[in-house]
This record gives sequence, C-alpha cells and structure tokens, in this order.
Amino acid sequence: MTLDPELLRERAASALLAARDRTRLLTTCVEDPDLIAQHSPLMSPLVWDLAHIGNQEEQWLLRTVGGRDALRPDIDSVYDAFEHPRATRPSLPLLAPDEAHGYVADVRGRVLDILERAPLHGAPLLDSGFAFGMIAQHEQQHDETMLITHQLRHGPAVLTAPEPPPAPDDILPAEVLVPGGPFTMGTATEPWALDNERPAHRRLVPSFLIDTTPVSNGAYQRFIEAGGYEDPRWWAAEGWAQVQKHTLRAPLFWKRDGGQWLRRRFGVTEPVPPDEPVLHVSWYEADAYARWAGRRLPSEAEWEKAARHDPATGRARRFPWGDEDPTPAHANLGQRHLRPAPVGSYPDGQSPLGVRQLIGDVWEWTASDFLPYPGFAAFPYREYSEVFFGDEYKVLRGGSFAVGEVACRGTFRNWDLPVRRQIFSGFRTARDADPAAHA
Ligand code: AVJ
Ligand code: FE
Repeated sequence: MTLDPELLRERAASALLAARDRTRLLTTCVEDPDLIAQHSPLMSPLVWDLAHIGNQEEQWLLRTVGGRDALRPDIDSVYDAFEHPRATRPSLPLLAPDEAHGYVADVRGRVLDILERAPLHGAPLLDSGFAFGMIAQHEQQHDETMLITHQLRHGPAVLTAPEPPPAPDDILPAEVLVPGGPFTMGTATEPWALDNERPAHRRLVPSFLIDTTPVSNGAYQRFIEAGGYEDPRWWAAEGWAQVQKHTLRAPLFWKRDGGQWLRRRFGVTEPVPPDEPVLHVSWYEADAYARWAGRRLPSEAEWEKAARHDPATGRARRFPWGDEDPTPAHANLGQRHLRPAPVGSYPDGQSPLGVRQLIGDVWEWTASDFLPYPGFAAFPYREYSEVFFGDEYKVLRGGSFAVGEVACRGTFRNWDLPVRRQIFSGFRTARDADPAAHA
C-alpha cells in the first residue's frame, strides 16, 4: 500500500495526538500520591508508565529516526521494562509526576518537528511512517495497561464515560459455520502491523463452528451455578491448582451479595449485567467453561479466519466489516465506554458470515500458544515479541473496549500468561463441524 506522504504524516500526527490525549486523561484524573503508588504488584506505578511512554518515544523517534542527541540518557535504564519487573518499580528513582509530564511533552514537541521533515520511505523503520505508528501503538498499549491499573485501584470513581448503546433486538443464531479451506493469515500490506503479525501465509483451516458473540456474564453464571468451580473435570491441571490455591469462585472483581453477584468496576459497585460479555477471566477459566459447555476455545487461526476471511472473494479483510478503519458504529474501542457493550451489539461490525464483536469489547482468549509465523523476523527489536514466543503465553485476539483504534486490527496478536485475569479478557467458544454434515 503506497500512501501519499502528507496523508501519512497527518495520520501519524493524529494517532500520536489521540494517544497523548488519553495518556493525559489517565494521568491527571488522580492526585500525585495515586500516580506514585503501586495499586497492585502486577502493575507499575502510573507515573512509571507515563515516563516509559516518553522514553520509548525518545529512543525510537528522537534518537533513532530523528538522529538527535539523547535528551535523558540517564533514565533509559529506569524505564527499561526488562531490567526491572513491575513489582520492583516503585523503589526505582522515578521522575516525579510533574517532571514526567514535562519530559513526555518535551519529547513530543521535538518528535512532531521530526515528523514534519522525516522521509517516510527508504528504510524499514521509515517506510509508511512505521516507527511513528509503532510508537503511537506503544502509547495506546500502555494506556490500556494504565486503565487496568485504574480498575485495580481502590477508592472512589475518577473516570466517567457514556454507556455503550443497547444491542439491537434481532434474533441471532448461537453459532456460525465457517467453511473449511485455506485462508490468508497475517499481513503483508498493513503498514503499521507489528512484527508478530507477519508474514502473511496460507493456512488450511477445516470447517468449524464459532459463537456468534462473546460468552455473556449470564451464560458464565450458569457455569458457576452448575458447580463449575468445584469440579476438576472441567479444568486443566494447572487451572484446577489455581482454583484451589486461591479459592476461585467467579471472575476477578465479582463478589457474592446474598442472592446476587456484584462486581466492582472503576470504583463503582453494580450488579453483574447478564447481557454483557464476561470480563476478567483467566485462560484457565475460559478453557474450563468451554469444556463444561461441551465445546472448546477457538485456535488463533480459527479466530482470525472467522474475523477476516471473505468467502465471496477468498480474500482476507483488514477488519470483519471490511477494509475501512473502525468507526464508533463498527466496534467498542478506545475507552469511549468504560465497559464492553451487550452481546449482539454492533451489527455494522459483523463479519461476512455474521460473527459479531470480534473487534473491541473484550480480548478473546484463544487455544493457541504465542508462536512465530513461518518466516517471522524480529523487527525492530527482539523484546517486542520474540522473547515471549513459546508455550508459556496464550494468544488473545480482537481487542477490548480499552484498545486504541491504532492498536487494533484483524491481524493483531496479544498474549499473556494463562493465569492472568486483571486484563480485559473474555472469550467465545467453538467446536469442530460435524464431518458428516459438511464433507
Ligand atoms: C503486547 C500488550 C503484551 O504490554 O506487555 C508494551 C505491549 N510491549 N511495551 C505489554 C508492550 C512493550 C505488551 N503486550
Ligand atoms: Fe512498553
């Protein structure tokens, strides 16, 4: 895809700006003590994320792309995610909140100047403005991380957003048949796709059925009420060990109150809404639910085929609805709302086969380990993806309500440990097609 350089510059500038507006919101809605505090050992202090965003931007855009002198080489090590695990970050010599705000603004001012002049071709990092797109995505990824920190934080609500629109009342089939055959997984043409989404390659995916929508709280509650958390039959061995060790009984943030389930969401406690996709479940919980339901999690290839394959043309689309960038009619993205929309929402965002809410709302656990595609090459740094490949991490697809538009597409791959549930994770289930019915 060749794009007009002025249009690319505009896109890069607006992606960087959108990320920064969100970063500012997330780091100015609480007082300094809440920026410095560690709200969970799983997370960094918010002020670490803030300066880390600026430091990555300084390293890639100011120094590497712009060829400028380093602004704060003295802080590189403090904001290196590999040198310091999250739990240890509060004890680092972090920039104070006002210094961190000043630092990221200083870097950004210089970067916008570089963006105006940089050639957007001639080197892999420059082509189509890749480095600028990568850094806008990086900031949005940390914005999602900071929103997770806000969800873990105790205290009164500081964030507000309008409610998502109600779901249309059309009757949907519970599942959709995806016909067997080859499809193109990954991308060769998406200009800001990250290394692990490449290269594009053909995959043969046999027929399967996949849920039309993510699994709802109501459906998940039936698993709880059927004794799902008390029966080792449904659980992978390590999952069952987690259930026992932590006496798990429900998704994270749920609490039993007499006859009903309540959950805490960004400082507000409310009854669990039955029509909303289930959120804050581990891979083990998703896997156990699927087994209880007589089903399984989709593989990553199945998920991507359901989301991108157009049976009419045989082509893989950028998004389930086509090739246009997401609008508010297509998907619940970008922290526009502070929750997933009810299952069955966003008919304009459905796939050619009628699968809904693949993009946005909740990250969807897949059955797959995080592995490189055939022909993978780390770019531009091994620590983005390559060091995580193996059987330790499971892939999540589709993005949550907290994912920035620039950081989400049909090929995007996220990954996390199967025990994690503070992330905005849900799932949908699948099953093999009946071989007799679809020979
Ligand atoms: C792709 C979401 C797993 O947050 O750990 C941020 C993204 N990489 N900074 C993460 C990332 C470096 C990454 N995930
Ligand atoms: Fe980072």
